[in-house]
Amino acid sequence: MARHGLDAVLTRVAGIVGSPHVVVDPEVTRPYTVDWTGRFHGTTPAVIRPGSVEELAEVVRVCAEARVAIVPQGGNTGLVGGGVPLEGELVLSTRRLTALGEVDEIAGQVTAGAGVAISALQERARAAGLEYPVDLAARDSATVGGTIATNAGGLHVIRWGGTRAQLRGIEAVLADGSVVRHLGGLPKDNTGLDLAGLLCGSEGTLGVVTAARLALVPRLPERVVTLVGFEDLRAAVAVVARVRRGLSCLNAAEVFFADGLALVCEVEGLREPFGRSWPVYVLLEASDHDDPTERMSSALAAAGVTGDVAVGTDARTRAELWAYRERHTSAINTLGPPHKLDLSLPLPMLPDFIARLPEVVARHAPSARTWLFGHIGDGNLHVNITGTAPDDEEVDDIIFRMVASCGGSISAEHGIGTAKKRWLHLNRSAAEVRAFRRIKRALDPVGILNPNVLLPPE
Ligand code: FAD
Ligand code: 2HG
Ligand code: ZN
Repeated sequence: MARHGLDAVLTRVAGIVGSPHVVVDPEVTRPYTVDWTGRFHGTTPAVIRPGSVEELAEVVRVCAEARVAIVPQGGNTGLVGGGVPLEGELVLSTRRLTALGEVDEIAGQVTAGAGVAISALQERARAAGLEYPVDLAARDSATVGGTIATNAGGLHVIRWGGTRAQLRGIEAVLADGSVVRHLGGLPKDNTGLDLAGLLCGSEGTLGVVTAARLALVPRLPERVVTLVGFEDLRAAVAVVARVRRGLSCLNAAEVFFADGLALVCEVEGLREPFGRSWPVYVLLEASDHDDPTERMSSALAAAGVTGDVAVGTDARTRAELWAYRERHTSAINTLGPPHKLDLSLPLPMLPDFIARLPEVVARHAPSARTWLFGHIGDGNLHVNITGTAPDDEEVDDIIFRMVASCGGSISAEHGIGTAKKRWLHLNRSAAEVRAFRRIKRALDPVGILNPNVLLPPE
């Protein structure tokens, strides 16, 4: 759009949200134009920060009329380049939508604005004796809206499912500026299409989420975290499968490896957990009304664990053990922008798949390093590759094809964004992608909502 046309749009938008909330200073807008990893960069004429759903709807209406594209953005912690303005779009930040309702203790639900940080939501739930079970290391910045738009998974999916499983209703602004609102939270409600479910995982392409009704789970006060060292991944997979069967209060089953642990310890100044290094580490967390520590150790013994075991029953020790796993993402970022391949595979295939990776990466990117960790209970492996140029996708291509040929997914929980759209066809048939396009066209005929993510160019 011509500059004067855009200026006219921004003037109208300033009239809606107030001039201080139309940010045009490039120094201030810069952080909104780069993703968390530093791999995806763009530019924007302005960041718009509406303070209410009404303002946001009005802004979208003006943009639709002028055919100006918008990228919705929450905490900007997304890992697939989906929340940054790659083609000069306006950034529509939801961070001022921070209304957080009182917890409905009878329903076990709460209504939260799109800009509420996950940690704030968790705190509100805890104060009422409940928990918001979606948890992730980005909890202090990732927002309710962003986690819904990406259908974020996180650390507790094995027990409570991902974001979609908590969603009881949604409020969102569609591409024509209309507002859909269904926040009653009835546990049973079969009155037509599930718009909340449709918007969840749509990555800002079908609507801008402004609020959500979310289910909470009981707060289970007794908690144990256990870190176990293994000689090999096959043994770790077998133990996790047995512990899952034997310990119904298991919240998390996470994996990392010796080199990732060494990097985390170096970057964070931490001591390694055991007197020796193990090739594979599995972190398990359980919580219940009664102390699950004994049950955890019986489950590990019954599963035949023989390696080192560290147990955390108090909050400090539990946090120390979690840090070894949670700090992988930030430690890896100190090496430069990584390529992030968030894969899921049928669990029995994971050991062979991982065994093949070093040779594949060495052949196609000799200078690259590969870092592996993830949510082993979900078969969700985070493959991070450092030492390759941001736009060199040769290794990504090989690995995504390997994953697809094993019946796995190229995106377990981070979404498609811009990073993976050219490989969408590996997991989705032509008919499915056609259906996606039809839905997109029906809800956003002009194509103003995050037009450069999820769907590859036709
Ligand atoms: P953003 O990054 O701002 O946006 C993400 C996408 O959602 C973009 O496409 C954007 O356009 C869209 N969007 C944002 N807000 C809205 C809205 N209100 N309406 C419509 N569309 C919107 N992810 C996991 O799944 N599991 C993890 O364990 C996990 N751990 C992480 C740990 C770290 C240290 C970091 C940095 C990231 C992690 N992530 C994880 C990725 C990230 O936190 C999630 O994808 C999260 O859901 C993004 O939320 P956000 O508010 O930052 O969204
Ligand atoms: C995690 O599980 C996140 O820690 C981030 O999903 C994964 O950094 C990554 O690749
Ligand atoms: Zn993850």
